[in-house]
Parts: sequence; structure tokens; C-alpha cells
Amino acid sequence: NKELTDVLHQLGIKQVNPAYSTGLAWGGQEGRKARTVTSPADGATIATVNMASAEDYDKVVTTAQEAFKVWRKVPAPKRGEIVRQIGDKLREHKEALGKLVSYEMGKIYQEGLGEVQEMIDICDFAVGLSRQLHGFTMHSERPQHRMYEQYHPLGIVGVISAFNFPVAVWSWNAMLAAVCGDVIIWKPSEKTPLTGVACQHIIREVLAENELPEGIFNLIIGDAEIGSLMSHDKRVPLVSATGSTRMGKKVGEAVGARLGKSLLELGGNNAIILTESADMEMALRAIVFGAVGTCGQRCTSTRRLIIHENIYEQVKERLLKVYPNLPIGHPLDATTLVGPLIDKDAVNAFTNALEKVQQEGGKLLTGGEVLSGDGYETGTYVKPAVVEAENHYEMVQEETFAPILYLIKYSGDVENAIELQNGVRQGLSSAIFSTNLLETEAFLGHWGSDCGIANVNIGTSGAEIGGAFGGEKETGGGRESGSDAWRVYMRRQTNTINYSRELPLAQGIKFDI
Ligand code: UN1
Repeated sequence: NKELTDVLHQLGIKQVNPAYSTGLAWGGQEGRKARTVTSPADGATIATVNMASAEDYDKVVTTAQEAFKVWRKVPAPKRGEIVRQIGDKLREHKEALGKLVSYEMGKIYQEGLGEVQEMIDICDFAVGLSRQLHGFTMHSERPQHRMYEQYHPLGIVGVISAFNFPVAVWSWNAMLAAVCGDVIIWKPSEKTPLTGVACQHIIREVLAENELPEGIFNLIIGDAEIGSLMSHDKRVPLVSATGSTRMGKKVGEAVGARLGKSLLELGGNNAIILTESADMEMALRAIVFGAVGTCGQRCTSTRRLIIHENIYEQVKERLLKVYPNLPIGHPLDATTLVGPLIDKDAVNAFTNALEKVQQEGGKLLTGGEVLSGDGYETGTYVKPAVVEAENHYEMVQEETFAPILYLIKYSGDVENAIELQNGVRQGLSSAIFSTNLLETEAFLGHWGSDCGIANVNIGTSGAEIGGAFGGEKETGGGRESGSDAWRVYMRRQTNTINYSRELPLAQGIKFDI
């Protein structure tokens, strides 16, 4: 595959079939499990990757600990300067990296580019932030005393990322952590390690040019075993994990048992509410992008549509016109809007969910087929599905990481729709399409949406990096990327300074010796 070879070359990955293990050792095969990475787009082998062993993990942690001793002493704005250089290199490699994301993960090229843009954006954000790691100052109750707080680097931040955003979610964590003075150990999904290797190449160059140790940003390619080592490891004060609720519970429990910090960004079951006053043209684009974009594999993907009964038939009709004509195909083909699912397991999850929801009484209106034939030989391409369902169905309560959109009817007041929208275990993203202020404010009010993200006249997916990203309930409660999400990557210290010659005690306590 000439195109892939060119892309890998541009990204500094010299061999097409390399054997990578860790960002530090790039070791050989001895004692390591090998994994063949194939593209969901055409099934071609991208690389054979050696998975890290427990010893590799240990080596990475030791190297990161050493690097931390250097990095934490670098002034924060100077750390920002390194992140600025990383952002510049990402700009240089945007097309190549976007292509690799698209080819390895299966999202369309436009979304691959979008993902790299998200990385560039968080770099810019982190550069500014590096001069704004602010704490408060307070007035002391004691005379000639001063109180203030400081934020200090935490140490090693473990990042476990998922296949669906193979590089962007790591960058949200890594770039903030880096300006905060932390060092990072990144375990990308074993399904998409090559994009991780490509990023590590970019970072290595920047670190070398600045004579900084590579252990500031570490990459470790491994399976759940490495994730478990990291979660139990006291040397890793913060573990940030993105993925399924099942995985997040394991990480949260292990980190919690040692009273470490975890930042969890887990499953979503995101809904769009369509009220009678919705602008239908706008809503339609948002719904389709949210439901079939990234082939339904975003944690923010639109999974449920809660529609007022008076416009229900109209919405259904419009969707049934659009869905059968969606261009499904190779993600690097410019006309494609729907690429493949990540692998056959994902296809099985898709078909099983459709089968089960129909047993529960759901009605499949369109889609659901696994495509075969020319261009679809991998068996990873499916036709996005629309299903009439009820909110309480077991399958509707689950997050199926595939393009299934459940249509749910509501009647009466918008509060009924909000109740349905909140009536799931997850709480990541939510949206309302309405031009009625009373409805939109009810949705945003304190008895409105219970999600971490609540949008008006915008879909559930495609958040900007400037806001804090994450959600409530089984979504895990963590917040990444913008706003003040940086605070979790630092340890907080309250300082009280006495500049008098007395030693008064707080609360007026008398204690004379
Ligand atoms: C994810 O799917 O884990 O808001 C992240 C969005 C993207 C990020 C999704 N900016 O859809």
C-alpha cells in the first residue's frame, strides 16, 4: 500500500512492518506478545507490534520518574514553549497524521483531520494555560498573616485511551499534564497503536531538539494487563482513563483502593430532544452527524432521539429519506460519510443489539445489514440503523458503540422529554432542538439535563476543547480538556505566612508554654 507507506515515512516511521514495544526501548520480540494491526477499511496489515511486558512497564515508570525530577523544575511557561513546538509539528504533519488516524481507526478523513485539529487546539490552549495556573489568595484572620494557594506538579499521569479517538483524547490529557509539570505514560488502545507511535515520533523530535529527556512523554503499547499494572501502581498518582464503563469501573476501583486519583471519561447514552418548535433543517444535520459520524463510535454519538408526538411522523419520514442514501465506504474516499466499524466484534455487537431490541418490541425502520461485496470485503461495513423503541428497553439503556438511532416518542410538556433523556445510567452529552426559550431554559435549568454536556440547537457530538469535557453517573464524573480541568493534574497546597513577631493561633486558642 503505497499511500500508507508514504504516510508512515512522512511521520518518521521508517519500516512498514516494524516491531514496536515501548517508546523507550522500541524493543525486539523476545518474551513479548506480538499483535498484528489491520485496517478496518480494507483489512490490510499496517504493522506487527510487540506488546510491552511487565518489565517494560517497570522500565518506563523508572524512566518517567527520572524525567519528572528534571521536568518539574522547568518553569511552567517554558514547559508551555515545548508544547507550542509540539503543536507546530502537529500542524506540519496534520494531513499525514489525519490519514493514519483515518486508515487505522476507520473514521472518514475529514474526521481524521478534525481529530488532529483538536490536538493542535489543545496545544494552543495549554500554551496559554502555562501562564495561568492560578490559585487564590485569602485574607487571614490573624494579624500580619497572609494565605494563598499554589498548584504543584503531581508526578506521573497514566493515560489509557480508546480506539475511537486514538490521539485527541491522549493529547487533551498529555498537553495539560505537561504544562502542569507532570510526566505522562500513555497506553493507547491496542487496536490503534500506530497513531500512538506516530505521535511519539513527533514528541521525541521536539524533546531531543530541546535537550530534554524522552521520559517526559512515554508510550507503552500493551493490553489490559498494562492498564491494570498502572491502575494498581502507587507510583502513578493520577490515572486518566477513557473507554467503556466496564473498564472504567475496574480502573476506578483499583486506583481508589490505593487512594490515588482517577479521571474517568466513560460511556454515554446521549439523546437529542426535538420539540415542536425545533428548526427541522438544523436538527436533521445534527442528528445524522451525531448518529452516523465516526460510524456511531464516539462517546458523544447520538443514540436516542426524543421526539414530540406531533412532529414524530414528519421526523421519521425525513430520516428514512436520508438514511438509505448515506454514502458508506472507504474512509479515505472523499465522498464517504460513513466508514467501517473498528472490527468484527463491533459488528457483532451491532447486529446483536438490533436483534435484542426487536425481541423487546423495537421496530427496525431502516439499515442494520452488514455489507458485503466490492469494497466491503472486510465485513466491517454496516448500514446505520434507525429503530422505533421505548426508553425503558434494556438495549436502549445500554451504550452500543455502533450507528443505531432509537426513536422515542414523548407527549405533552418538555419536562416529559427531559425525564426520558435523564432516564438512563449514563450522563455524558445531551441536546435540545427548540426555538422556544421556555423549553430551552427548562432543559438547562437545575431540574433539566443531568449530563456533563447540555447543548441547545447543536447536536450531542463534536464538542470544542475550550469547555470541560466529561459527564456524570456511569460516565465517571471526570472532566478533561478546557475550562479548569487542569486542576486535577496538579496537587494543591495552602500556604499561610506569618510576617509578624507574634505567634497567634487560629480560632483564638490560648496555648502558652
Ligand atoms: C470521545 O468520543 O471519547 O465531542 C471524545 C466530541 C469530540 C470528542 C469525543 N470532540 O465528539
